[in-house]
Amino acid sequence: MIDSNRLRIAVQKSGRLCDGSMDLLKAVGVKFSLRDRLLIAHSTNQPVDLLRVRDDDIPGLVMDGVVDLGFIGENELEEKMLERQAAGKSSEYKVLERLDFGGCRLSIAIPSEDEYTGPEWLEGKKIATTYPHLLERYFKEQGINASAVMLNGSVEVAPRAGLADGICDLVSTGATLEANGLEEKEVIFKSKAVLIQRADELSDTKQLLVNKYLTRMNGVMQAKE
Ligand code: PRT
Ligand code: ZN
Repeated sequence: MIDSNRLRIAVQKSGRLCDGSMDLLKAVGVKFSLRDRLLIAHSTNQPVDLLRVRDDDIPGLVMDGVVDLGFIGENELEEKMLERQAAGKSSEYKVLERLDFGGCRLSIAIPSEDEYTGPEWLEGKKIATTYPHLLERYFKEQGINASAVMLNGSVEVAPRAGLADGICDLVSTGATLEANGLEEKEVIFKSKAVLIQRADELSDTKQLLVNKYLTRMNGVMQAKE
């Protein structure tokens, strides 16, 4: 059961943001005994419930006010915000803290044998991506007519498979691009994990609790610097 007096926090169930989010909660003193398969986990020492979901669902859960807080990558947050704006859905949230994990960039990459001449090279091209709204915003800003081909996985093989001329995907070390014969040409968005809060007011009790965790979080992050 979800109790509305308890603070609800959405975290990625498994993946690159999971450890960073759980470590931070632990560091501010919120304890859980996680059982693997459960969607909801109740803290054993604080009035906090965790909703463990795919990262793609977290922005919507916060923007719809289903949860109070969420840990999410700015890339996914911004993409979902643009998607929801286009669909006329609520897309508001507050950023409480930019965090020190989940760092990456969303970049356009093209086959290494192609000679890139600048953004105009993209004119009329097809670019495979999981982030069509961010990519289309970039095309618009640059005044380029190009198309975003939506792929939910295996984006990096799209050019070789003849599905697209290039890709727009997340990069951290660059090893995936290199292994697929691609070269990074434009960084269109820089991202880190963030802690966000629903846009409407929380009860005083919940907001005081959030503020207390934030103060502790800042202390933990400063100690790491
Ligand atoms: O199952 P679920 O939907 O929750 O997980 P997911 O597979 O969608 O996400 P996950 O766990 O892979 O990533 C979650 C978030 O981590 C992303 O939205 C980013 O905010 C952040 N992040 C940081 C990354 C990377 N670094 C990253 N390198 N997300 C993905 N990658 C992938 C990238 O897509 C590419 O396939 O790693 C590959 C490139 O890495 P390098 O090191 O080879 O450049
Ligand atoms: Zn995802």
